[in-house]
Amino acid sequence: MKLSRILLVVLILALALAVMGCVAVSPAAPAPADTGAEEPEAAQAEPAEVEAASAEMKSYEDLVVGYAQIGAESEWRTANTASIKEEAEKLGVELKFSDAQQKQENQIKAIRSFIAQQVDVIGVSPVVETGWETVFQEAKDAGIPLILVDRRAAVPEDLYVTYLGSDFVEEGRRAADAMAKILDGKGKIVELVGTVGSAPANDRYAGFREVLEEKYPDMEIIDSQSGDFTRAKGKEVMEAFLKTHGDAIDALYAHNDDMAIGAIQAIEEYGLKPGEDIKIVSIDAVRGAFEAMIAGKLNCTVECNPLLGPQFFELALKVVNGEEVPKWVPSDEDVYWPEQAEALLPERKY
Ligand code: GYE
Repeated sequence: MKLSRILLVVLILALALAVMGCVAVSPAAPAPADTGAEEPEAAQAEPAEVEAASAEMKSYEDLVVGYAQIGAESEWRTANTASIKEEAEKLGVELKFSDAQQKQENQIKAIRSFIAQQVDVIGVSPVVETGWETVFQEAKDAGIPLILVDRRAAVPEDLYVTYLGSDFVEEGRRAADAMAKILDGKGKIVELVGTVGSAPANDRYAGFREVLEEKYPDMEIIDSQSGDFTRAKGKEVMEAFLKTHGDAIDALYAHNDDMAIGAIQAIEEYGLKPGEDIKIVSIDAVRGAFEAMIAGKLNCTVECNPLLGPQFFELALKVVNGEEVPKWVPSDEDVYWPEQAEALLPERKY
């Protein structure tokens, strides 16, 4: 018994030593010539590859971005520009910013200059939908990814990496439903259209009509003209509407708040009460619209979010680093009524 126990202990110790020996010896032992040649190489290649890849991965501080903005036609646009500039500053992105003063030819020139400067990414908010294929193709040929921001362009999908912006058709539909609520489904409406040929004007026009046709046969659009998304033009066109139709107008649908604010002035000068004699629904939900609602001169505003800077640069970085991005990144939006205006105005960022 004793002997066998001693033998057992010896055997266990011997085994343990053998195992420890193996473990201790194996890393230092020269690898057999055939298999060893591959193994250490494979083991070392991995961290080296990772290092090389992360060295190529850009960060915000490495990014040079060209941004072809439309202009400064509205409160919305001012907030949009501020959001892009502030975010670039915050992230340390080098931003080359161009203001096209609402002219497509200026935007095309800006894009060409960004291509010549070999920026990493181009952001563009196309003033109108058509006429972009040539210059977008030039960016593609130069290997510079292009992101559509705020407005879409009517081009084949391979000419841009993604579109970041709103569903303008849905905004038009929401405006129609809001108008029906205010008018009880019945009345004569005049319409201030945005910039002719722009995506928001085309879509807000279509979305509004879609809902009228489907649900509200007693709501009629009696006149419709462009006010180019500006206050001055909105006022001018509203004056013309009043001259032609006078008291027959029950309501105004304006494609943005600025045109509605211009129209409010025209209505007051004509001697009618905006918000009462002529009900008004517009789109954007900028601070000026909240103030007009508090004053009882605007009946509803449908939100269109201009604070696209953070999402834009996030997408730009992903794109230059070869990450997949969706073809459309929609922004979150709401509808606001006068009852909420006072409480919400202090929180509004635009
Ligand atoms: O509604 C209007 C601006 O493209 C969504 O452009 C934007 C529109 C916005 O001038 O106020």
